[in-house]
Amino acid sequence: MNYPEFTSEHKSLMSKHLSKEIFDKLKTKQTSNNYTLQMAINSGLKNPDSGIGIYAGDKESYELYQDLFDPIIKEYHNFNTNDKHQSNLNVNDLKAPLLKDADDFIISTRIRVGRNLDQMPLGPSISDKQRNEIENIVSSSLNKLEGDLKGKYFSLNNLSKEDRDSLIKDHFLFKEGDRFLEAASLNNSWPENRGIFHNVNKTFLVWINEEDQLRIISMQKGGDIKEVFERLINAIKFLEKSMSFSFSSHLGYITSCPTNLGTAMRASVHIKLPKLANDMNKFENICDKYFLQIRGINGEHSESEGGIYDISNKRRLGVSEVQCVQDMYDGVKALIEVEKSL
Ligand code: ADP
Ligand code: CIR
Repeated sequence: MNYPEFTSEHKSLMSKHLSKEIFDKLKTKQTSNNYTLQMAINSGLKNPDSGIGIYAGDKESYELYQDLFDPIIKEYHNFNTNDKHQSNLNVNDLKAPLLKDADDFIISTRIRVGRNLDQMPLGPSISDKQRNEIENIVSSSLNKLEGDLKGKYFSLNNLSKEDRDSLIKDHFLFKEGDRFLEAASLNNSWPENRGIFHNVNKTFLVWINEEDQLRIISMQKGGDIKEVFERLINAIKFLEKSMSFSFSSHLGYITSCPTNLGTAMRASVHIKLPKLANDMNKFENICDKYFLQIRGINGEHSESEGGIYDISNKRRLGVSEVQCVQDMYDGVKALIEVEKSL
């Protein structure tokens, strides 16, 4: 492969940081799972409008292609090569009393983390057989849950089109992977060995073999952020008894997209802010101050509807899980106060 011809259309951090010198140094390497630089950058090359444009095929990718990943990780997370990541899943460290009037504004709260199995390559370089093994390991562990978290695993193949569509519309299930995931090989053999576990009330869900091997999700109506966090932690602790997740003291939980490294956590609310929506400048300034990201109502790359936004923590690496949720709580509190004053 020759050095790619980047044009002004290429917006990604990958295209910004992949110099000819780094390319020449890395172009003939491959990880023990045969993951090459070309595979890692394919999504950004095929999709010039990518924001990041690179995916890891395994934990080793982050080391072998460090000359490219590190400046991307530094720019996205403000995190340096020698920094350490620390996890904190102690719910008692979170200061999140129920917000006054929360339920007038917050429609629902959702916290998810991404996880990948320690002994497996990541999604972009996994084989069909390994994807099948992961589905078996994770679903059989989840099927042993009791109490509030008890539920059932549904493989996509066993769900009718109507059931799939209604789970997507109600924000419980992932959509079929987009062109970014397609070019990263994350849609290979779709929809085989993908699926969703959920408890009866759909307050605890696990996606299997989407962008990451597990997306562990706690969600419910209203704004009790602490309750949602606590349920998530209980579920993570249960799963950790029967499987070990890929983790490094430098990068935290290892995920296929470098934006999710660290806590791999996105803590969000769907919140009604019609007045602030009329002053996007003010809205964005508050979000920047509290390290928040604004998404549309149907997740990444979607639009707002009726003044309802998806507001979540932006920081994930170099800050603990408790801090991610705290960022979201503090920022949402500030947004509600401003909305009330308008
Ligand atoms: P992820 O959060 O896993 O990175 P997305 O941004 O695509 O991925 O969101 C996945 C789904 O979760 C979407 O349907 C989105 O609308 C839904 N979602 C996100 N936050 C909330 C929330 N607070 N309440 C209800 N649904 C939510
Ligand atoms: C991009 O580079 O724009 C896409 N690969 C998406 C990056 C955002 N991260 C993500 O969805 N995990």
